[in-house]
Amino acid sequence: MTVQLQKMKMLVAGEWKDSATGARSSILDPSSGEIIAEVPRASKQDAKAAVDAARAAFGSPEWRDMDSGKRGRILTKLAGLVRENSDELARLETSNEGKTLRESKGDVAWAARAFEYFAGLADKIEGETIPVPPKRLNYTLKEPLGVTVHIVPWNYPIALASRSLAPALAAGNTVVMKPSELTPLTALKIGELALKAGTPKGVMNVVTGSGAEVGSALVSDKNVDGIVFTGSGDTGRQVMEAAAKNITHVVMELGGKNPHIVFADADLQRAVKAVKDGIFTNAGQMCWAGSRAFIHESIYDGFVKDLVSKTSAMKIGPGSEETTEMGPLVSKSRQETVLGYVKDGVSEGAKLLYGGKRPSDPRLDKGSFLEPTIFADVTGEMKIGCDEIFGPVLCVTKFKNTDEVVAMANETDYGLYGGVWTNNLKLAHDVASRLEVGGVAINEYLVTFPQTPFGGYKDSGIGHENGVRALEYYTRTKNVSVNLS
Ligand code: TXE
Repeated sequence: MTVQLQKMKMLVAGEWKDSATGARSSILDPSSGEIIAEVPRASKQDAKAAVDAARAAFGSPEWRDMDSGKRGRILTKLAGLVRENSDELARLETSNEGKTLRESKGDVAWAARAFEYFAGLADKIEGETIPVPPKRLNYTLKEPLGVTVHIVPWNYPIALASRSLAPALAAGNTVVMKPSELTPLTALKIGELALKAGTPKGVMNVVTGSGAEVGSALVSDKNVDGIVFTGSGDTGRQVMEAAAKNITHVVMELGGKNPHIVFADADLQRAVKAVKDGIFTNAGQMCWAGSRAFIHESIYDGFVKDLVSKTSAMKIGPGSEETTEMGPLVSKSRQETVLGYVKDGVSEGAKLLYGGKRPSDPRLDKGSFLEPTIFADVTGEMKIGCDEIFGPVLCVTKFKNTDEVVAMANETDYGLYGGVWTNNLKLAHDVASRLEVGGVAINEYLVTFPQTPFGGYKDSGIGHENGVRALEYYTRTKNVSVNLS
């Protein structure tokens, strides 16, 4: 794919700006290692300017007094613009993150749907009247938090940005988004489209820069009222510490080590495909990747044979090529990290069934590609059995009965998502209720909608994204008591 080198600016107070220092960062295509864009490398000063702009916009009558129905119409328009620009957005996402064009198109469609969904809720954020002793009126007001900061990772740049921007704006907040330093391109485009859709200046700000400098400055700013963070547990803990100093609201999604359980009576053809796609989509760089597959012992041998055969037939290549089924990892450094995990797996005694290397095709040498990889005989004590590898590495384990598999599935600090395959309705609901995770998919894997809550138990996070209740995190409640006597 040829994406022309773009020299981009960032969006602060409705203006396109360079960083205060003039510093810039190069943005790479992970399938070729080529530079495809340059963006400002923002400093602490730029972070402050963006928060100040959002604060000023929050107080401006243009936004504060805007009819909530109009806010909804702006978001509807934004959804439409995302759809109109979906080809460009998908190409940007693929060239910057590496995923296949088919996946990027899906992510862009998902983003449009998120804006549309929350657009419809903008004028339905209701308070309540509360019965109290006579001669009084008591009611609640749902008010926006104020300025919300959105720290977005690199694995689903447009989808994860949209899932939190949409409810934040619908509720009347003003926002500062910091995309990952690796993947800022679609975020900047969303900023452009938000302006075009009619968000007043300063309501939407996008600053590009590193987590250590800009991210930490944003989450430590006293003028920020809410933080939405998706990323690693370690960084999440730092963000929470910074938020604690200013008593700032946080919503966090911090990854997973998700169990994907296949019982003997499942539709095995569909289950094999779902187990494969559940880990190799986006080269496994997914918080909800089904990275641990538990297969019932009575079907284990045939299932694994089929899984390895389908995996070995996968076409690895640049995401921009029609026939590609799995693109590169997002960076060379991620490639090295995942290769390190493969080494760990082998030395810990897991059985490498397939993959584990860079592909042999010399055409792919410059990109950060890795073969889809399957390990068997993995236990929860092994590093590969408990760490979030965040790459195309599946750990397969055999199980005997329901109690055993539920115990193994829950034997992790994470608790984001899980999959269950069975045609036994009772068993499916029983296992769903016993998994210590924030979401369960039965007889399907990798499924989420803007209208369904998504969030983690245990170390996988705090709060939920998506769904009507997500609006709780972007609003605060005021109680008003009126004495009428
Ligand atoms: O994450 P970071 P990284 C997991 C996954 C992956 C690991 C490391 O296991 O292997 O994290 O990835 C910003 N204050 N997930 O290093 O550092 C950073 O700029 C404020 C799971 O990329 O958490 C980026 O925008 N912000 C995950 C975002 O945080 C800071 C998605 C994520 O980066 C910051 C991504 C700071 N001090 C990685 N330091 C998921 N839940 O889906 C960094 N950032």
